[in-house]
Amino acid sequence: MSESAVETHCPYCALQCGMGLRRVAGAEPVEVVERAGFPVNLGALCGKGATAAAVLRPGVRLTSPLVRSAGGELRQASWAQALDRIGDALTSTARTHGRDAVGVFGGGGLTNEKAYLLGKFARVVLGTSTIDYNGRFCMSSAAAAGTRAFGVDRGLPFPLADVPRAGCVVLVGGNPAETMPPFVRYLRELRENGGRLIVVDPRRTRTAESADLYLAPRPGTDLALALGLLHLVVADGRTDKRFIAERTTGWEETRAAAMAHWPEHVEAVTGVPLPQLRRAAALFCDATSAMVLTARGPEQHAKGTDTVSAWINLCLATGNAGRPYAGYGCLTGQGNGQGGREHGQKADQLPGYRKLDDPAARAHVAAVWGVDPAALPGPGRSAYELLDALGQEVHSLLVMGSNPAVSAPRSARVADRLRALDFLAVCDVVLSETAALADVVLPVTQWAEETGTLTNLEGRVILRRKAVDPPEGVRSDLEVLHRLARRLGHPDGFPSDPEEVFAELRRASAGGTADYAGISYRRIAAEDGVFWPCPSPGHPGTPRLFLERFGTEDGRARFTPVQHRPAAEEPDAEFPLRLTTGRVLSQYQSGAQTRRVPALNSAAPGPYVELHPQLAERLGVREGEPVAVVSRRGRTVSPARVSGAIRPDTVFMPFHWPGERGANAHTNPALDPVSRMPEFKVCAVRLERA
Ligand SMILES: Nc1nc2c(c(=O)[nH]1)N[C@H]1C(S)=C(S)[C@@H](COP(=O)(O)OP(=O)(O)OC[C@H]3O[C@@H](n4cnc5c(=O)[nH]c(N)nc54)[C@H](O)[C@@H]3O)O[C@H]1N2
Ligand SMILES: Nc1nc2c(c(=O)[nH]1)N[C@H]1C(S)=C(S)[C@@H](COP(=O)(O)OP(=O)(O)OC[C@H]3O[C@@H](n4cnc5c(=O)[nH]c(N)nc54)[C@H](O)[C@@H]3O)O[C@H]1N2
Ligand code: SF4
Ligand SMILES: [Mo]
Repeated sequence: MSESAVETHCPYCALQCGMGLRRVAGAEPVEVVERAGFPVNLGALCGKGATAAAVLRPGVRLTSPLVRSAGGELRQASWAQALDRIGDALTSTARTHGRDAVGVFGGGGLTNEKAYLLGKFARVVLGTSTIDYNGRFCMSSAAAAGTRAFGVDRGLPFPLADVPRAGCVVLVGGNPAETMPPFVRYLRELRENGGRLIVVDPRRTRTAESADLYLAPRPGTDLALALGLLHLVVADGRTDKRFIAERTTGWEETRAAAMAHWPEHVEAVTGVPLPQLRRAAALFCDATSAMVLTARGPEQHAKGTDTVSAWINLCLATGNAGRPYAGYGCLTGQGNGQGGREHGQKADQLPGYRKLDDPAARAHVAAVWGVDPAALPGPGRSAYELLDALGQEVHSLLVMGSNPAVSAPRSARVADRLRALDFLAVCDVVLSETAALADVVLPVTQWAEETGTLTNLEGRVILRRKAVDPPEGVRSDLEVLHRLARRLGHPDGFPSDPEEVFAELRRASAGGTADYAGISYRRIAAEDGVFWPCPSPGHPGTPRLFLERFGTEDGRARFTPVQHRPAAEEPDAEFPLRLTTGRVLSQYQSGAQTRRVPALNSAAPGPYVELHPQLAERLGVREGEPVAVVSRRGRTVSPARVSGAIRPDTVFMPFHWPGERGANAHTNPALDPVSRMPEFKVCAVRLERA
């Protein structure tokens, strides 16, 4: 019997590759098959997408609620027992310590419907300002800089199909060959079309291998690099004076700031030789149109927002914005990294990318929710600040869709803070490291078992469809919120049906920046996704933003004058090296899902330290031998991976593993003053033979 495949999308990253799922009678209830027609990936999948069904296995995923017993163990319990326990604990915390002492921590992998309902649950049911999510650790610096310059934050203001049509693309701190493999096709097509690719990364990655020009700055110096390039562009008289005059504001201050960054100084700070800087400026300016794409490399710093502003300034100064095949874009990371930042699970935000401190926004959303605007709490703590306050100002926490015990900076301290809580509830698919610390764990449905919308890195709203029934004992996140709301005195307003939630989200977002009012499940299915803003059913959606005007009040893009500054923790005699962190092809994020997939886990079984042969020789370690990395916050031991592809003054660790082996034992929670992004991409360490 052959059944036709359900057209749906991958559970993992922001590319949201289209895939088919066909029901089978094996250990896994479905198999992944090709869905050739979806335009973003044209059938291609990476190994994570191809093996995603393994996490649906009943032996791998959770199938029963767990409640911590008096003896301290997690034991199977009924849904009623588990939900009662949560309801009682949240009520008691609010009564004893006030409503803001109840916290909520969401995730950028949650569907739009879940992110929306979670934000509403926090503000309306719990009445707490204490809600934020893991997207703060992801693209928040790019989002802040994008909003500052363009008045709108949509990761890519153009579809991916535009990338091969640019004359030059600068990819800053992104390694899509490992993090979004099907995206690499666009870079290949760019070069086939005669366009130039410049890659900026302290490691010559698989992505960098294919570049026309590869720049290897020291981690944490991209801000100086971008300022140096702007300096050269100005000095060579290659700015676009007409574009600057007609479509921007603030150029003079920005020009002056760039002129203070002499190329020779930039060479010394970044370690990028001056001739390479000149070549990069020339390739960028000679192209008919140019793009800058940033990913986490330049963004995850205590100066990530200013760094992205510096790259945006370079685009604006050269007229590379607000026209086709040119502009700045951020490669958003998580499955719903874009939509997850639009609909209200962020500390300062209401649906439709509205601001929580804007009276008009409060009035609009309160009317949709049927509550008094004055009853809505104000902005709350950012993700790391929230985690840091656990057990002190925040005493109960509900986590949905994140594993901060592994993925937060200075993770040992975060795990201690989680342990210091009076009460922790975690909704997850598997028993993650964070769930293992919880008082109550709720087993929830995942991608293939439920329907919902996500917004991919292009701003394309897509529909991830249910292909199979969940195992008995498992409920959706929406159902959890529905039942908890009812227990806490809100029988209405928290539907568990995703399409019903989406209908309300459309109304709540109407008139906002991220306007979904015209988008419906039916339209998404018929059109391979719809790009926001889409204010009415008759509106075609907006694949390309800013062609006529930017999203600011006067329609002009804003320059932001920025200055280079050192990392929060620079190398010194005791800790002479820079540690940077990131990803490998076969593991995803905290590894909660992919470490449970045998094919992926055998390809990437554990952490390692990537170091240059010179460093290895000085230390007397060979490939595969254990090396200790020591920072001000921790000590880890993992095998050496000796590679000439990394700068000799820098070491790299992937972050997908927990505890004493994890890269986040070291990372520095210094925060960006605007985005509150932690400095994941640089801290000072030394190496020792282990
Ligand atoms: N396989 C896999 N794919 C994923 C994910 C995953 O966990 N695994 N996660 C998804 C998510 S949520 C995200 S956010 C994306 C992230 O996607 P990427 O940003 O591509 O991933 P990273 O490995 O974090 O960082 C990219 C590069 O930045 C470089 N880098 C480090 N420090 C600096 C610096 O100071 N400056 C510059 N210019 N570069 C630097 C690193 O060497 C690395 O090669 O990937 C998504 N896709
Ligand atoms: N050192 C270092 N640390 C980093 C980074 C780095 O580059 N370096 N990158 C940062 C970035 S960019 C990110 S995005 C974060 C990610 O960090 P995390 O938030 O820890 O990411 P995930 O591992 O994706 O966690 C998602 C959790 O939710 C569960 N889950 C999946 N789907 C659902 C669902 O539908 N509902 C519910 N309730 N749960 C679900 C998964 O099983 C998993 O346990 O890590 C950050 N940490
Ligand atoms: S690139 Fe991302 S969306 Fe595509 S298959 Fe891989 S993990 Fe899934
Ligand atoms: Mo991310």
